[in-house]
Amino acid sequence: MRRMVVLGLLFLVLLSGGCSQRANTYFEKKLTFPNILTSDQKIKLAAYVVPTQQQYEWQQLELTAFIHFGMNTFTGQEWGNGTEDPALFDPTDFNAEQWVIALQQAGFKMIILTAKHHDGFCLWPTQTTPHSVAASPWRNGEGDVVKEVREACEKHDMKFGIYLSPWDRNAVSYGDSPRYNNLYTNQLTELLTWYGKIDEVWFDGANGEGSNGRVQEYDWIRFYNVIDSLQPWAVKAIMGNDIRWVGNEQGLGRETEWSVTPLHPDINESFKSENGRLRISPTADDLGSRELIREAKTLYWYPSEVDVSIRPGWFYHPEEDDQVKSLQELVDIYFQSVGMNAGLLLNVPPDTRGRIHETDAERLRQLGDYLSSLFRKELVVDGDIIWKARSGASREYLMNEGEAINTVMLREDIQKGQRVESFRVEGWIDEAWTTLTEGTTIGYKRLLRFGDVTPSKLRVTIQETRDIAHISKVGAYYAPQPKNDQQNFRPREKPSEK
Ligand code: FUL
Repeated sequence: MRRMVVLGLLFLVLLSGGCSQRANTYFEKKLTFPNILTSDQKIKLAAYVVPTQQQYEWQQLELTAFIHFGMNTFTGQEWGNGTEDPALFDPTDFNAEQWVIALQQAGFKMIILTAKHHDGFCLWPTQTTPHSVAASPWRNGEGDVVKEVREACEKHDMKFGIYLSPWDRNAVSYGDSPRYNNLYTNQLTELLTWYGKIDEVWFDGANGEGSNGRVQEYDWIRFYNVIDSLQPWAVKAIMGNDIRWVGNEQGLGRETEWSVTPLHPDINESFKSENGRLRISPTADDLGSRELIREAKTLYWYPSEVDVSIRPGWFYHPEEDDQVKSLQELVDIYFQSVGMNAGLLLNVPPDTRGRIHETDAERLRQLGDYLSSLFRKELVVDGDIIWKARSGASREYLMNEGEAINTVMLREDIQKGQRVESFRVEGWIDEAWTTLTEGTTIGYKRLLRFGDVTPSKLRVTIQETRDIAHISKVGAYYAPQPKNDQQNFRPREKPSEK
């Protein structure tokens, strides 16, 4: 009976159009509610919104590296004004493979390169402007950073994405909206046709005035269409409609992070009016509560990405060599992003040689070692068996005898939707159940830390769920305190000859 009600509802929704259907019961990426639904029916249907295959694959990557490299690397700036002389771009020992190897060893699965930042200098020999590597002395003007990074990624089986800043302080057409949109479309087209597979396009939202004093109006929908036609497997992030910005650049995810949200992802007219009506933006605390869903007309699968730099700036500055984030900070960022149902986009900016600096490379190695040893030893017995849990359901798991734990991992099978609204984890210690941790959303992955305990059993309770939750993983681990590395790593000096 229950199932029939759901199917009946789904049928009504399908009749209303505005959603794409998969396997009869799920709504990929978007669900538009017919206006006859009650609040409870809307909450129930929210449980059936699922990612597209591209979004699902993106979520599984967990770790993506941002590479801010370009004119600013050589001028010491964060935002160039576009008048920089291309002759300044001259890496002395450019080595994209060194980036890929350092990042891959740390567990990163994709690299996103700033093919053009706000200063407009293009890292590939574009035909759209002379302001590019072709006008630089690097490789006698024959170089192509995008190509070399793409090839290094290809060689090491690393995914590759691009950042192409819409804000361009060099382009004379900027501010003359149709003309600049043509130029931007041509740049996108070059990048999406000259370099093989592109896995992500990352759109920054920065917007300025052109020399004519007018604010540039970007044609986002046209940009989306270019990507969808040339690289249909690429995900579009931030000002794009597949991946959402978490809302800060400090590496902080939300305690309650819903991938199913009424936040409108397409930058068009209804983006302004719907998000305005619901009073939400990517920085809002609440993007998916029951209260919001009751008010919503449409829901989207629009998961969160946490972007943060390993250094204070996005670009490399030698004076920040001693401010590379510590292992402890990076581990905390990992728990606050990947461990809070988001992807992590960690920026690691190469230096003026065109290499990842020794300090950053060492910190990446430490992070990779830490994470792989943390998750190598699974201390829950049979935590990988799918558990279909209703609200209030509990399940006990045996632990490896006598092993201390201080971390648990919970996961939902998001291909069946994100559903859990609150949960509790207890440990059987000294003949009694003790609460170890509790939380709200789970989603793709939730990691929680607590003090060291040695329970013989764990009990997980799904207190509230929007429909039957598909718990695909219950894990427990022992996370050692990252060793104090505040003393930044420096390359070993040659022993002095005596
Ligand atoms: C921002 C830019 O203005 C920064 O320079 C950086 O690229 C960051 C990732 O996005 O909006």
